[in-house]
Formats: sequence, structure tokens, C-alpha cells
Amino acid sequence: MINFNSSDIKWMKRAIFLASLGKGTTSPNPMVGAVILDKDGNLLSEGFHYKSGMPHAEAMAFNNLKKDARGGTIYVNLEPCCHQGKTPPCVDKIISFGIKKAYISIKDPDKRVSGKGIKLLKDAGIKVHQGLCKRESQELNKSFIHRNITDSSFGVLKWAMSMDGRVGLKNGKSKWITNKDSRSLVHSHRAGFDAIVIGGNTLRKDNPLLTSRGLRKPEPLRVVFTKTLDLPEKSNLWDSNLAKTLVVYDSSTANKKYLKRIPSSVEIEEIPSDDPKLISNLLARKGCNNVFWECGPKLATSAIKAGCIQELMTFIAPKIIGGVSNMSPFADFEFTEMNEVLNLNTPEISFIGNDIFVKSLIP
Ligand code: AOF
Ligand code: ZN
Repeated sequence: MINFNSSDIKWMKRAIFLASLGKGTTSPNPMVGAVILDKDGNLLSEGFHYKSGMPHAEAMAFNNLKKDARGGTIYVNLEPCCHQGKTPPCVDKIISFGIKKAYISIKDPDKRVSGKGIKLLKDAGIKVHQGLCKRESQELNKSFIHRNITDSSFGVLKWAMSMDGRVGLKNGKSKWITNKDSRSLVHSHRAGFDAIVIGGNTLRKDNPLLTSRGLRKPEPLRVVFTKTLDLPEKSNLWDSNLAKTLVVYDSSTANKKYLKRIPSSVEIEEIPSDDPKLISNLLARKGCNNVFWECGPKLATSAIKAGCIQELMTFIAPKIIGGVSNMSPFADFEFTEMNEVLNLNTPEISFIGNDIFVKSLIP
């Protein structure tokens, strides 16, 4: 176990903070920040990755240099890349600028890098320290890491319900269970996601906008999964001026005659079954590190069963809706014993006015 001193921790935290400035713009790339010190430990320059195709964090920091960095130290929250991608390898820059020490929080899970960047730095005689602020760095890039390891997007499922666990009346009405502030919080949560998924039923019933109300630019990709393709001719999702929309249909059950209802500005993809994993894989291939699932009971249940959901966000309003046939957030998981039910990690709880917000992880 290496003991890092308080100055090392301070600079790595600074790199992590700089990295976080890329939140909402870097996908499919990770959030990365870099800090360069001179050989006496004075700050020389900083950088962060803003967008795919633009300079990496280290490159930005080297571009910002005004003094010689020879013999200096670099702090970076992710292993520097060693591949020629949209931009040149960062390890080459670190070596050629004469850096002598590198503090790297975590390994890059991208197979093109994954340990090779660290090896090249070591081979060049640079002293590499790994693991500083590891947990914070893993948390920051959990979606990027998840997509690289699983080839599917990190999924967060959200629903709003009454105190008795109902998400709507039996006539389908669900506007509004939670208060205005909870609904605004959902808009700001959406800004942290690359895509938002709903099912055809939610589109037909609610005609949602599914935007962050301008908090994220461009807006997250709006995705509707349909088994039938029987979608309305008029829908807020067809307005591509607001945000891009993707329709994913199950080719084993959909009727293609309905395709003509969808405007040409909307992207369309087919998948061979209704397995939500195929949606998650498709979105990962499209570069979505994370996906916000705002779907109804059936898709929510199959998405959990298929392993597409890693976190849950529940809004609970102090209301009783009641009724045996009123809507619940999930369909049947077909559990027959209590030891089969889904056990969640200890949730985080907060209040939004009178509403309760619960965040939990699926272990
Ligand atoms: C770094 N520093 O700031 C970032 C890195 O398409 P490219 O060329 O931008 O390469 C993307 C890959 O580079 C990405 O999957 C990840 O492995 C790494 N991202 N690496 O050294 C950075 N953003
Ligand atoms: Zn790089």
C-alpha cells in the first residue's frame, strides 16, 4: 500500500475536478483532467478533455505550458492513451516534454490502452504511481468504464410513484404525481445522460418531450423502443429541432407499414427481438456511455432482468392512489420465494419539498 502525501492528493483532486468540467460533453470518451508541475512542485499548467475529437487533457495541458516542464510531474485521473485515435498518443507528449513522475489514478479500460500506456511511460524511465484517489476516479467515469467492459451502456432507471407504490391511475393518467421541484430535478438529471429510453406505450400515453430543457447541449438522444411500430403520426419526439430521436423496433413483431408515419429526420434501427440488452448494446455502439431509462412497467422489468440497469432513482410523493388495478412501476418478475427478490444496496435518501428521492444501486 503506497502512502500518498497531502500535496499529491490535492493535485489529483484538482485533476478530477478539471475532468468533471467535461461532464455531458465527452461521450463516448471519458472525463479526464491533467495537472503539470515543474521539478520543484510549482503548478505549470492544467487541461481537461472537452469533447471527442478535441485535444485530450494532457495535450491541452502541454499546449498551455509557458515554461519548461523537464523533470516535472503530471497528475492525471486516467491512464494516458498510447494509441493514435482522433488525436495523437498522450504518452508520447509526456515522454517528449521530459516529465519524470506520473501520478495516474486508474487504468484506462479501453482495450487500445489498458495498461500499455503505463508500460510505455515506465519503459521511458518515468516513475509511475497508480491508485491515488482511485474511488473518486472510478465513480467519475463509471459509465465509460462500464461501456468498455460490458459493451453496453450504464443504465439508470427512474420512476415516480405515490406512497403506495402506484405510478398512475387505471385510466393511465399520471400527470403529476410528484411536485414541480422533483420534475425539474429530473430535467437536470437528464442533462447527465447520453440517451433517454422509453417504450411505445409511454410515447402513446404521455407524448413526452424527454429533454433536459436546454441544460445539456446537444440534448440527450431520445430513444423509443417499439414492438409494433404502431406509433402516432404526431408526437413531440418527432420534432428534431428540440433533440434527436431514434426509434428502435423489434423486427420479429413490428409491422413495417407504420414506418411511413415516422418523419425522415428520425433515425430508425431494428433489433431481432425485444431483449433490452440489444438496445443497451446498440446505444453503446453509438457511443452512449450512459442511458436514462424512463420507461413503463414492462420495459423497466425486462431491462432489469436483462442486466441493463445499474442504478435506480425513485421519486416518492406523499399521496395515496390506491386500487388493485392501478399501475405499479414494475410488471411481474415471477419471483416465488423471498430469497429470489431483487436486493438493493443501502439507499441514499433526500427530500425535495414534500417528495422523497431515493437513489439505490443494484449490486
Ligand atoms: C487520455 N486523455 O483526455 C482522454 C483519453 O478518439 P480519441 O483519439 O479521442 O481516443 C479516445 C480514447 O482515448 C478513449 O476511449 C480513451 O481510451 C482515451 N481517452 N485518454 O489520455 C484524455 N479523453
Ligand atoms: Zn490521450
